[in-house]
Amino acid sequence: QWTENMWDNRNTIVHLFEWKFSDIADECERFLQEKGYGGVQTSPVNENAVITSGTFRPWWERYQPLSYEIITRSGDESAFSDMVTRCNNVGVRIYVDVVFNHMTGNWGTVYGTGGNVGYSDSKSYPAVAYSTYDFNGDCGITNYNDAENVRNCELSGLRDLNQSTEYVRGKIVDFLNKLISLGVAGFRVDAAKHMWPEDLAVIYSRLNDLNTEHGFASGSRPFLYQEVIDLGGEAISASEYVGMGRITEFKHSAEIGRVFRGYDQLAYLENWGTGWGFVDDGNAFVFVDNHDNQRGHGAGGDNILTYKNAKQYKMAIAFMLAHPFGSTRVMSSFYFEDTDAGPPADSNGNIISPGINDDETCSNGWVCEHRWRQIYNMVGFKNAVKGTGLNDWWSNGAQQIAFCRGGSGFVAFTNGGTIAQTMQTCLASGTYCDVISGNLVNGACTGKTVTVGDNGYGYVELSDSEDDGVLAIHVNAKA
Ligand code: AAO
Repeated sequence: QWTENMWDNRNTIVHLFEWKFSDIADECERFLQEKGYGGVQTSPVNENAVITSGTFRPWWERYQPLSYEIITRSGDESAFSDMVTRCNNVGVRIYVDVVFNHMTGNWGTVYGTGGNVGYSDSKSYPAVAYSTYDFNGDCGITNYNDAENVRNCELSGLRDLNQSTEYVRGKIVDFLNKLISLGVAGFRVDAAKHMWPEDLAVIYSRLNDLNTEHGFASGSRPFLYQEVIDLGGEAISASEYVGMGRITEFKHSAEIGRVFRGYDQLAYLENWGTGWGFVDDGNAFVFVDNHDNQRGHGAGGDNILTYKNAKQYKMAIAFMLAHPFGSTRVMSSFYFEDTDAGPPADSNGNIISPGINDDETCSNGWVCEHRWRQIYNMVGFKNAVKGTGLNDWWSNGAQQIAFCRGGSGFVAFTNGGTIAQTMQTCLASGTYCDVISGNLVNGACTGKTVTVGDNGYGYVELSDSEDDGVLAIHVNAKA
């Protein structure tokens, strides 16, 4: 439940936020496999309440479940199943964001993306079927210092399921096992903090092993990363959940943003990990931003870096992927100004597919951070350095750092001033492409190069006025 179940030569989950299943399947085949991505996190896949806010459907309607039928704006069950099969065939795993803490908000009679109806005022969802007996009380969450309140009351007015009952557990387990039978590799457990650990333990224990027909080793357990926001100072702590799977380490997101915004020294990153108060490596699921905190929801506040701060954002992601700590996820967004706005859609509310430009970036309103060279090449870096530790840490005591990953990769960062010196890269002699400023194409580098001598030393030049304050070289990009 801590293992990603990825192919050996792959790493990192990309959250293709609000993408249609057919587009995800195409992306697995045309891009993700080639760049070494290990998996995709989908938006919630089960039927949600259709919510219209002015001229658009907010992204957050997908966090208001109406049934466990697989049918949303991303596609129906057959599109989902086709996507999982196509992605698994090319070694890209699918992780579903599962929402089972609650059902819809209290909006009276609500209609779902599959045409089902729910009666939220009387807590009746016939398509499951749930009725008022399956829910906790009407109270709202008002006090994060009170675990009872956080777990037995409604998060943002969302009808709060009672997972201590056999009936509710059964419905949730059936839904998750259905996804497992269709070939998924694991789950992001939404709002895990708002459910009792003992109830989750029972639910998880009833999950089937992964489907061997999709290439999983027999006995493989679903990868679980539980959304538990623990920045400290509240009644509920991440430690209550780490015995069951990984947890989303929001301290990582908040701190990496703070550091790369320049509010702290890069030199202090030397003990990144538990030294910064994070849960340990094997329990941490890490990211720079997520779909909530990139738009001011959830936790992390103003320090969170997003595509809107492109240079510092790319540096933070490069650091996350260069560093061995945690299971990593990168965000792939659509452009937004209004924090409620949903994905690019036509006037009927149908999601518009991303267009793909000649330079591999996206159009039609999609940011596609995962297609930025500096990001996908660091996924390649992480594959190249697999199995190595972090060694030969160097810093100037302030805003410049560098380190090796075994003898397989080397990175340098500056968030202030110019690095221009001979450094230990730990690589065998030869000429290496900097995979941040360019690519290795037909045996030649399109960007900067570093020439390494017999002693592993090479001359590194990196200025904070360059497009990106990072330089990265590795064994798989040797000219
Ligand atoms: C929507 C509307 C609501 C309406 C509701 C019902 O916006 O106005 O009442 O429908 O009709 C998403 C959206 C919600 C949306 C919901 C349903 O974000 O706006 O509500 O869909 O459509 C808490 C939870 C965490 C949750 C996060 C957003 O703990 O689980 O809030 N994230 C997940 C999903 C998210 C989704 C849901 C859950 C619901 O990722 O997309 O909601 O399925 C503290 C607590 C955190 C808490 C935050 C925010 O954080 O620790 O646990 O997160 O508050 O309430 C500092 C502190 C930090 C603190 C933070 C904010 O950073 O250090 O601890 O400040 O105060």
